[in-house]
Amino acid sequence: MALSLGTAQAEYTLNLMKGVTKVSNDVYDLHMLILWICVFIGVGVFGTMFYSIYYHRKSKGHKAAQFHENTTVEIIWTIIPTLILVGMAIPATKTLMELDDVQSSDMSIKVTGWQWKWEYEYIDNGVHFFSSLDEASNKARQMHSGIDPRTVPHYLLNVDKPLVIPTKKKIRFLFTAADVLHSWWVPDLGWKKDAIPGFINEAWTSVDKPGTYRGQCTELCGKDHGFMPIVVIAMEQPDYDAWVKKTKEDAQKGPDLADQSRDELVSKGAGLYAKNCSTCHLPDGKGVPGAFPALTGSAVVKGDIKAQANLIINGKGGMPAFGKMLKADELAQIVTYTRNALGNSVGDDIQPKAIQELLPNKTAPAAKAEAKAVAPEKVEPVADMAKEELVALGKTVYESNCASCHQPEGQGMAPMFPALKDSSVVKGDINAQVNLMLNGKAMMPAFGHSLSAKDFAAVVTFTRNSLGNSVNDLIQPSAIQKLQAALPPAEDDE
Ligand code: HEC
Ligand code: HEC
Ligand SMILES: [Cu+2]
Repeated sequence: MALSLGTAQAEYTLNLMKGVTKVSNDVYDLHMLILWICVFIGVGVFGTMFYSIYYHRKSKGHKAAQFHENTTVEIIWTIIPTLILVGMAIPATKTLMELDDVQSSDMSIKVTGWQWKWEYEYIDNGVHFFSSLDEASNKARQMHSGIDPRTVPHYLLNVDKPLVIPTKKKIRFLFTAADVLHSWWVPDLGWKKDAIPGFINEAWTSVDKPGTYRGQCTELCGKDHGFMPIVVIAMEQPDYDAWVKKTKEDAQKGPDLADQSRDELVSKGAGLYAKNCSTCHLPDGKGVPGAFPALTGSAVVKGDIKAQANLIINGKGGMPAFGKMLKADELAQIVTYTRNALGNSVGDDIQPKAIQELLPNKTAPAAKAEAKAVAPEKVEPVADMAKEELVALGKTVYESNCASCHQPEGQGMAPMFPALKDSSVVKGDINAQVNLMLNGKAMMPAFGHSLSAKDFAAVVTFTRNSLGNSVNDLIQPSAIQKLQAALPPAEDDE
């Protein structure tokens, strides 16, 4: 067997790793404790058995004792295992409780699993990015790439943008997934957590030593499950602060909206396609029959360019929405690339400016409202209501639609769900609050289509005059009705 497997091979060890956090060390200690108890029992039981079988064998003239129902023996063999089990349960429970105790954390990071990358959102400071397999590994892993994986540093264990955390801080993680089950596992942290669509799982860590810690997705999540590693870099607070500042500055650099020549778009699109699209549609655009359509000769790619751009921005079925992941210039490059490469030669292009127009939050809701207001739908008018009436009705609407997140008393659940009590939104402009509730925002659902105009007006009025707020204004159902009529139609997949 070739033992010189080289740099690409991770270090193999016999035992669990101790990891770099207190919890991971406690998990290790617990594991060792239980292991030694098992070894002790195993040696004791099998030792006694083999000793008896050998030294008290029949050929030596020994005779088996024949007795039934010995109360003393039965009590002993009930009590001793019970004590052993209790003795093991106590340290195990302690460690489990420690693992689960996400309270009084210093910061929270939301982790979303995607096929096949990780999305990280720093809830406290707004840093947000996607982390996927690094380019060197990705190139080497392609069939017939001709690259020897052993020459790639941290082959399949490296990413383009690692998760950066400060040392000596208690960090709470919230896990969820956008498509299928994933699982986030960094052995050095001592635990792994499932990322499940529609659920939020919690975990926490606190790393003392700066360093780079690597892990992988450990839930079989589709064809590229093996290609979504995790890299966590722990930094001293000042370094971390500098990283946050730089990351934020980079993120604020908007897209480059300058026009580009078609050749420029295509050549830049090639790299972006390889990174973002080739896992599903394959590097040559031939796709995977039955799962991922071919882009070569695709009717969509050969069809209306705006329709294609919209599909890539908003996603469809198993096709992820890239509007949130890529900037307008990158999207323009990818779209133009698919139409003029991969065996296609449509001979057109789309400019970053045109893409910018198509991006969801770039078209202001007001503009949409205007467009629709030209031909308002005929709706039955609703009668005005007194403030007290609205507040009373609003209370029941609130209890069944909002309390699960914002809590019955409006105190919210930090840091995920803001308090409505003393909220600057609730105390601020009533139209801004209505807009937020009509259209939703991040994890706040859009209620524009799900509440009647009357219920909607009532719950808005309720939040402003109850839950400890006393703004002393109201909005009438008729006003909401006008706004609802101007909303874009509900999406079916919501
Ligand atoms: C996770 C896998 C995945 C990734 C990554 C992906 N797609 Fe798709 N794509 C799909 C699936 C699945 C469909 C079929 C959607 C449907 O019609 O239900 C699709 C459909 C398409 C279509 C329409 C093709 C047709 O003929 O119907 C285009 C164009 C397209 N993708 C382009 C892209 C581009 C460009 C990228 C990279 C920015 C990309 N896709 C990344 C899975 C993926
Ligand atoms: C699924 C959980 C959830 C439900 C249900 C929900 N909200 Fe929210 N809400 C949120 C989140 C999360 C935010 C913060 C959005 C952001 O700013 O990113 C929020 C923000 C708000 C805000 C702005 C508060 C501020 O200070 O930023 C108001 C007002 C509000 N919600 C009212 C309501 C009302 C009224 C209802 C019921 C009709 C409701 N919400 C139902 C999750 C929810
Ligand atoms: Cu996964």
